[in-house]
Amino acid sequence: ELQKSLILESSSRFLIPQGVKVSYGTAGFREDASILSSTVYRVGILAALRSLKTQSVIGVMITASHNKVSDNGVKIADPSGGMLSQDWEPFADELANAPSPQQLLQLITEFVEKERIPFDGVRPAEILLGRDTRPSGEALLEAARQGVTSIVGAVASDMGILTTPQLHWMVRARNKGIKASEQDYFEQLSNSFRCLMDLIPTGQSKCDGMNDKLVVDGANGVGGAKLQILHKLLNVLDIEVRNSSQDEGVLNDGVGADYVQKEKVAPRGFGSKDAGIRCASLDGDADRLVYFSVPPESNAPIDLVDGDKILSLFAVFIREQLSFLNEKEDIKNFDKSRLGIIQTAYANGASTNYLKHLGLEVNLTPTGVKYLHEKAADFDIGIYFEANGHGTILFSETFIEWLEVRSNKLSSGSKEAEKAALRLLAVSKLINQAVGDALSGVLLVEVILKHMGWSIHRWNELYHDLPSRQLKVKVADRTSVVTANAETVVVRPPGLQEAINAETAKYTQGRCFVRPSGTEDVVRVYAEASTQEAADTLANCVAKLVD
Ligand code: NG1
Repeated sequence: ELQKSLILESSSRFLIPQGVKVSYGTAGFREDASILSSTVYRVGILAALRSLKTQSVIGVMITASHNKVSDNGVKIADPSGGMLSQDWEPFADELANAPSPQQLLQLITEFVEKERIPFDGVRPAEILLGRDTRPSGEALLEAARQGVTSIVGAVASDMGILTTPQLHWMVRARNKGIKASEQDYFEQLSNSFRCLMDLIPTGQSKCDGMNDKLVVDGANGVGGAKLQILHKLLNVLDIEVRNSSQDEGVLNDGVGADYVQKEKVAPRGFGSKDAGIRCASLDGDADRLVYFSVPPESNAPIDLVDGDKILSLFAVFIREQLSFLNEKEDIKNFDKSRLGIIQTAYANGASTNYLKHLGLEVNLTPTGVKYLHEKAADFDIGIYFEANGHGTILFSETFIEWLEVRSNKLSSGSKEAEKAALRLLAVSKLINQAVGDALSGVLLVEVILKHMGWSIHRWNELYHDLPSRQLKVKVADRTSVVTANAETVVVRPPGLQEAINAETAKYTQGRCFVRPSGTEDVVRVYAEASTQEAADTLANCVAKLVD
């Protein structure tokens, strides 16, 4: 049963600051770190209740990802390792904003009753806590721990400084009953990577200009140090990590995947001396990854290889393996239609066309990883990525079982089919199926490039991005813009979509959409056209229509 005095007593140590209202968005709660301790404490309570309700291990991650170092945030990992179920988000908001300890207790009591959260004769709540390298993290983690333990019997385990994807991986692994320490994570990644390396066709020749060295920008966050551990364990890749800790510079300041992708410039510590070398950038908590190469001339823009192109590389490789498997008659029930590609409207139109030309099924969802992830789970293999570099690959349980049979030497398949099945099984272990993970992403990109014999330039040539422009428009009320069809069509205010259509029709290869941001108080405008100038003009004209 709820021990009310315990909740009243501990919550009185975490009073909410005057006038602060927080909301659980696509990235959990995210604010200036100085106002977050009551929020994080209450998320601890929520996580304990979620654990009791689901009778599973739940995760709490303290991070503000690519935001500036003075911000922090908190999000919950559900039993699958994915994001908190959407139907609990309103309760997260109510809890976080309850004005007093008494009102907090009242809300908890009502919710426990409504959700029929069990207390007696059940497995006690168990929560894994993790944080990134932000200086505010340690105190906030303690607030989360006190929240968890204000529910009687609940146990909080401090897993220390981790990348966001590592914590999600651990939660998923624990609930699957497999070993779930950080060491287990590194071992699973390195073993499956080695397995893929061993399966590279013999005699794979290097493409011209292929450079074996990879230089990674760690955003001065948690990812750089973790990549170095992985690198030592692997002992085969030539990786240099720069911007790997707070000793080298400020977290996310002129560094990191978000900066590189949005500004299309090289991060601090990279310059024309790196021309021709394959480079990659992680974000502050290592759940996003982009690649790039630096031009020899100091003022020229970088060649950005974004999430859409990482997705395309993965799709090409997986499609190749499926075609080896599909050569045999007996697998008609697993043909290529079971491979699904999931993007948002922000995916460059050239990537969507390229994937469709390969004969792949491309699905669009609204912006936000939770929507992409959910859709990807509809397929035997679902690959999703946002252009900003967040994405992963999901494999269904039945498909994994089928692959296990096919990878067996005694099966009736060919040698090639057997190898293809082994490769796909290794990918399913290398990739983090809980959330997008820059570390497993780097390893998968690296081994696929070796498998194909491709340089970063050959990879970047898969298709040419259409010029695009993104703008933000500050409006009085962003909720006045309502969209449909995966945010590609405006349904309110009336007439706006017709006006956008009329403007877009003036441009060759024109595409344009507007939507209210889920994380900032703005309406975003995205435009694409055959030239940069045209994309800019289209975006500007449509921004005026929204204003
Ligand atoms: P909003 O603010 O809803 O556009 C942004 C990113 C998303 C995602 C979320 C969450 C763009 C255009 N949008 O969402 O892709 O990363 O933040 O964290 O990049």
